[in-house]
Order: sequence, then C-alpha cells, then structure tokens
Amino acid sequence: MIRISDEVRLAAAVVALETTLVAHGFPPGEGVEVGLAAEAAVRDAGAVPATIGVLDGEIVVGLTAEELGRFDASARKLGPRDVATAVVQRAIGATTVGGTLTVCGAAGIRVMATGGLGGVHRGWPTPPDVSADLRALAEASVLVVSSGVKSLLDVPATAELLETSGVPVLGYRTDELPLFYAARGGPAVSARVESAGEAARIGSAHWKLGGGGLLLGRPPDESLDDVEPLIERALAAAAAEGIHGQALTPFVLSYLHRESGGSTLRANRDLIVGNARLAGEVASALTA
Ligand code: PSU
Ligand code: MN
Repeated sequence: MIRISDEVRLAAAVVALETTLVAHGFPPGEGVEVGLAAEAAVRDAGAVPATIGVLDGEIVVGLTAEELGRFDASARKLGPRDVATAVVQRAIGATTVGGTLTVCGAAGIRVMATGGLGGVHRGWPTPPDVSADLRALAEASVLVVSSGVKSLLDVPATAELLETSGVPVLGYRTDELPLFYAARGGPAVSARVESAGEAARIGSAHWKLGGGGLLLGRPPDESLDDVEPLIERALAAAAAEGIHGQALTPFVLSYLHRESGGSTLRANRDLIVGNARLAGEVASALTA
C-alpha cells in the first residue's frame, strides 16, 4: 500500500513535502515547479525530499518529477481521513499537511515543510470549520516548518488550539508566529529558537517525552504587510459566491494572486522554498 522510494528509504535525513499546495495552491503548471524548487532546497540543505501523494492505488513517498507532474487541479484533496479511500479507489490524491503527517508516521519521517498550516477559520463556529491539520499535528511525532498558518484563518484562535493540543510553537529567530505573508504582528510563540540545530534538539527531547508534533514558524524573508484588506475582500467574495469547505483556500489564493498583481504568488513560492531549506537543515541536524 505504501511505496517508499529507494533514495528515501536509504537516507538518514528526510523531509516530507505535501502535494495539496502543488495541485491546488498555484495556477496550472506552477505548483509542480514550486514542488520541484522545494525539493531542490531540501537537497541544498543536505537532506532528501520525500514528496508524498496517492497515485495508481498506492501511497507514494518520494514521487519522481514525472509522477509529480500528474498532480494538477483535478487531483483529490486528501486530509487524514481521505488517504485510505483514495488508495482503494485509485484516485490521484494530493495530501494536505494533515494527510501528509498521517503518512509520515507510517514511513518514519520526522520533519516536514509546507507554506501554511490549516487551522480555525474566521467566524468560528459559523462555519464550524477547523482543519484536520491540527489534530494530525498533535498526534504525529513530526516537526513541521511553515510560515505560520494559512493567512485566511483566525490566527490567534488557531494558536490557542495548538496550545490546548500540546503542540510546541517555535519561532525561528522570531518571538511571534509569522502571519504567512507578513513577518510581524502574530501571536506569541511558545519559544524562540536561533538555529535549526536548536529546533532539532527540542524535537528530539519532546519525542523522548512521548510528545507529538511541533510547529517551527519561519517568517517570510520579504514581508508583505498590506495583504490583510485583500484577504478580507477575498473572503467576502467567497461568502457571496457560497464557496466554503475544501474549495475555500484555492478560491482565496487565486483571488489574492490575481488582485495583488502576482506579489502574493511570488511570496507564497519563496516562503515554501525557504521553509523547505530550513526543514532540510533541521532534518540534517537530527541525524547529528
Ligand atoms: N497553505 C497554502 N496553500 C495550500 C494549503 C495551505 O498556502 O494549498 C493547504 C495545505 O495542504 C493545508 C490545507 O494542509 O491547505 C488545509 O486545508 P483545510 O483547511 O481544508 O484543512
Ligand atoms: Mn476545513
């Protein structure tokens, strides 16, 4: 049911990468390029990338570039509950952070990189939408590097739920959880770390205590500080068109990419690649 590539199986330092952002986070064709750039960044940092998705009735850990090319907007978005179904039904399935974390457990992978974690949607409990990423992170013994949580969420509420779930929220050279596009202004992290090695040591210690997942928030290198009004307009447009649930993030992202003249698109790409590089450094440090 799970096919782990030889390279991933033999590697000491591995970083898992998700496929939802490849299939649903970028305009057609661009997601695959971002995925490949993230893989290259992991390699730069001395680790092996394991991009994960469901293909031809198997969970693949370590997709080839050719296989990754099959993940387009027609792929199913797979949260933790959807992975087994997609295998049996032989669907092409793009795993979210939560779906990817579920596979990490089975494959023994300790580090993952993404853009933004899912969480509590604005206006909770209407709609009562809380991403399965949060529960998956609480349960998986994996350190996830991200630029905080998705920008369209209620970030303070998500940070509270991470605390309730016992998930350490580390800030990479910052005291605040990054706000995805913006570096500053987010809720406080539970601890600031100065290096990948320090994050790796905290991960190891947390797992020795039987702990689950950790979040390592890395601020974007170039902060975009004027996106919030655009996010509010995108959410209003989504509400007006009755778009909700799994379709919301792709709608909002493409709205932002269009209305920002491409600046959110570049920012999104750059932060994913930067997070992949830092995750590679953490994975390498874990083996030291
Ligand atoms: N952040 C992005 N683009 C994305 C996602 C996050 O900038 O496509 C995806 C991730 O795969 C994340 C998922 O796990 O959205 C969460 O979706 P939901 O809120 O439906 O659980
Ligand atoms: Mn949701």
